[in-house]
Amino acid sequence: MRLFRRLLVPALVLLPMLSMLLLSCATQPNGDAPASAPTQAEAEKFMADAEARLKDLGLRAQRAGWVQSTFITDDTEALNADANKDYIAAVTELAEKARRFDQLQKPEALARKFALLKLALVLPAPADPAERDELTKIAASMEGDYGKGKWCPDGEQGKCLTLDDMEPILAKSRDPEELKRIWTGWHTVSPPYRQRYARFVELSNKGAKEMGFKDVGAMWRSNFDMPPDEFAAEMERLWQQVRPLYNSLYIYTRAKLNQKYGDAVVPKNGLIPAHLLGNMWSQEWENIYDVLAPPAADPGYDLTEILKRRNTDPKQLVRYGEGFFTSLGFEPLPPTFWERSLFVKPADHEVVCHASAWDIDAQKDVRLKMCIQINDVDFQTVHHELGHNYYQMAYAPQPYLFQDSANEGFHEAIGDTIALSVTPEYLKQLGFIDRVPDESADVGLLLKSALAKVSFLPFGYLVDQWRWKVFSGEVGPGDYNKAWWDLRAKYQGIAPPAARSEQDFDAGAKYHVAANTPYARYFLAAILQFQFHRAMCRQANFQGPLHRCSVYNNKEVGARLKKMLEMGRSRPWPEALKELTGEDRMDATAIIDYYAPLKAWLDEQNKQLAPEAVAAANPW
Ligand code: X8Z
Ligand code: ZN
Repeated sequence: MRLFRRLLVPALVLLPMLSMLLLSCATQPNGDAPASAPTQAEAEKFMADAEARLKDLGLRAQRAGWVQSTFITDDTEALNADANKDYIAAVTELAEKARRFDQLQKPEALARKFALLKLALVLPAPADPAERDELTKIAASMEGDYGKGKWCPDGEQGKCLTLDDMEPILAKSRDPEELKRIWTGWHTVSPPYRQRYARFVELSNKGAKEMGFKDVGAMWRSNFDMPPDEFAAEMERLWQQVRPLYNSLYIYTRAKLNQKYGDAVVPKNGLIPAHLLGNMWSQEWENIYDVLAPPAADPGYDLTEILKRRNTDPKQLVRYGEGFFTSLGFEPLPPTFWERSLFVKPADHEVVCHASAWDIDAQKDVRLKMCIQINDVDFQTVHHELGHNYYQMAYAPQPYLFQDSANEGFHEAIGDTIALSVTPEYLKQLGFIDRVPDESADVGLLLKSALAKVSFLPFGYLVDQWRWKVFSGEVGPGDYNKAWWDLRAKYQGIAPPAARSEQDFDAGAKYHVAANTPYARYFLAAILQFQFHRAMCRQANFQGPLHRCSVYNNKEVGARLKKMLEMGRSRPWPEALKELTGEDRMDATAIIDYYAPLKAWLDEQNKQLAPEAVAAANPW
């Protein structure tokens, strides 16, 4: 977890822009280099010093961040804000000083480091110390407030519910009134920091501008080895590739919810109310599988039940994830991982429960922070997080500025790729089930999986659509909530369960908005993981449908994966992608292939269940 930091971007993208800015002072009128023209040796030295300094400040900031997240108090919040401030100040100063070397011809790797240095922040701050101080304090306070967030039904203190109390209710209850109360309850947590968020946008934009970017959103979009506008177009291209698959799942889901709850709660042809999808943000719908399950395609087992029956504890759950990675030839997690991680929500102090994986020293001190609950969703999440930790350990030998994933989506995709190999066959090898269900269960298995992965796609896309508009000023503070729900309707086809106004701050009730973590990465990961999985299954010579393929125990596949992870951010991401898949474009055909049998089945059902929606250009 490096909230304060982000790396990468192609030298190609930035250098022309910077050279334009600097042309007048960097070259003599006659074209000769100025007397003080820097040498390559100076550039190497500058970069070596910069990396050493950032490594040291990064370690301090990681420690402070860890302590705040696992022990939220006013003091830890202040310490974290301070450490981030120092890191941001150093990057800002170094990026400014690095301009001196803009005109120098540099070897490729060195040029890449100079380019990455300018993108090393997720949170750019103004050079003015008072403003930088204010911004880092706001950032720490919003994450802290989210982490401490509680809702007290009927205002009764002593009966207050945390997000961790509310999520299981939202997952399991089928009472629309209770669901609405819980949904509305959690969304009372964010309005107190709505104004702070507006100030946060103002200050971080000022920082981004000072570093030469249009705004923070443009800075985030510049981080993909291509110009920012091209990246936005890539996102849209991928979304258009998967939209028909989402629509098929959506139409089926709405029809089934309509059958269950009736027209008064779920309209046959309008937007689905957000509180009925089993998840606080309606972002993944696997918790309502029971409402949607096809009658004759029961997989015959329930992973949550199995884990509970076996009295699995949180540590054991993590051991299962580790076991998959070691089966591929990766090292066991280091002892410090087990000593320093947080697996269980402490009873006596506040923590940020949202799961995250940390690389404290960018070497071996990796950690998991997660309030683990024993169920199938957290089984997946553990694999997700360990994917981060194994990536971090794989690129640790790289120089500091290359210690990151090929692009942000890669970091999010690795653990999920591994979890796609958690097939019935694998569960049988673990001794969880006695026999692998036959093909008749495939629709059930695929539906359950699609409810986690396909349902997520529009949400993964829209969170940063919202933030890009907010950072660019297209959406001002007076329209935060309206813009949020416009996007939720446009992409997800959902509506708020109760009347909303600009007193609310519903985007802020999502962790990544409160904690300023970019979100496009999750959309990319949702697509990349299937591309990775398809390539790994091909390499394993697997014959059969992709959803039955597990690469468990396959050392050759593991070695190839490791090679990509070890590259870190040293090369533009298409090269890393090619290393593992032989392809150099992000491509949604793999997720489409994976769910093709399900889509055919859904389309058949939908003809009966919702013929009007099937015929319409837009299902809602
Ligand atoms: O935040 C996460 C991970 C940590 S990087 C648990 N995810 C996104 C979310 O929860 O919104 C994983 C999938 C999407
Ligand atoms: Zn993640």
